[in-house]
Amino acid sequence: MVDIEEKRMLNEISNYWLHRKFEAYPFKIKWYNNAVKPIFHLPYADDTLAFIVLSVPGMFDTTFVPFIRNNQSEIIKDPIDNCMVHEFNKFIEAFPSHEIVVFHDFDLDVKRKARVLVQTAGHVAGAAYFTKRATVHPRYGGWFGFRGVIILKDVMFPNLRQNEPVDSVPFREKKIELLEKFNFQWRDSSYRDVVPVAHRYSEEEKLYFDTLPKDRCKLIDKWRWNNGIMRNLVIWLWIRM
Ligand code: B12
Repeated sequence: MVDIEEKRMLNEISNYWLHRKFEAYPFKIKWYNNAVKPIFHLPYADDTLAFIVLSVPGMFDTTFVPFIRNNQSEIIKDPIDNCMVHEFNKFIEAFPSHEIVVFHDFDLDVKRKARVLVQTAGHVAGAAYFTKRATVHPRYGGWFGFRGVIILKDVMFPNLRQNEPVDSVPFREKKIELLEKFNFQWRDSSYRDVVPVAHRYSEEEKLYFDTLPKDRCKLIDKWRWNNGIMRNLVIWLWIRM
């Protein structure tokens, strides 16, 4: 049985992320390590509490746009990754009584192997269903992004109950369609719509993620430039009135 204090902590962490248009689902390190090959094991005790964090439609406007507006100096290479580092650091600061370790989806080791397999973490946590290569969220289909895993090193949670993820693509033909779209035509995003979804990315968000990572800083500069022109135009019209 999960006691009241444990429940409160789970709620506090998941609400922290919900406000910023992320979802966080708890899991035990044992569940993850039992699924992956030993080279991917996370070196923590079986009952250690961890969370998979994923961003959902709306994160772009709620969290990312303010980040690029206010933190120009922190943007070094990939603005989304920079923003996620910033957000996960803020989370660590918000829970100072815990010993927290973070693995981002883009963290690679010296052999360029992913430090954590976020799709597996998402599946064992019950967040989204993993079929071979693609994971489908029950509400957002493919319109979401795994952002990383948070490990609370000091919290052992033997009583955490495991929730099975919802398989929103239960039929074989649909699964084949999903994998074909994900593997061979992922650029057109059609794999994201293989099931009916509650929300999608906004047009700006789509454009951003459809842009090659190397060109994304240029796109942001263009938006900044356009915003600057619009602002100056409004000020000019206002002065002339
Ligand atoms: C490396 C990588 C790539 C590489 C190689 C892909 C690959 N699968 O090897 C490249 C550059 C090609 C790539 C491309 C794309 N990628 Co990519 N990629 C990754 C990355 C960083 C690591 C994946 C990896 O190394 N896997 C290693 C292999 C061995 O893992 P695996 O096949 O899952 O095997 C494990 C499981 O099977 C598990 N397992 C075994 N049995 C069982 C049983 C159960 C029940 C479970 C749950 C697990 C499990 O154990 C195995 C390991 O021992 C992840 C992010 C991350 N950190 O996880 C994103 C990720 C997989 N990519 C993603 C995406 C979206 C893409 C692209 C569409 C491009 C894009 N827009 O970013 C394309 C898709 C094209 C394609 N054909 O895959 C998303 C997938 C999202 C989703 N909805 O599923 C991820 C999760 C990134 C993210 N932040 O969301 N990617």
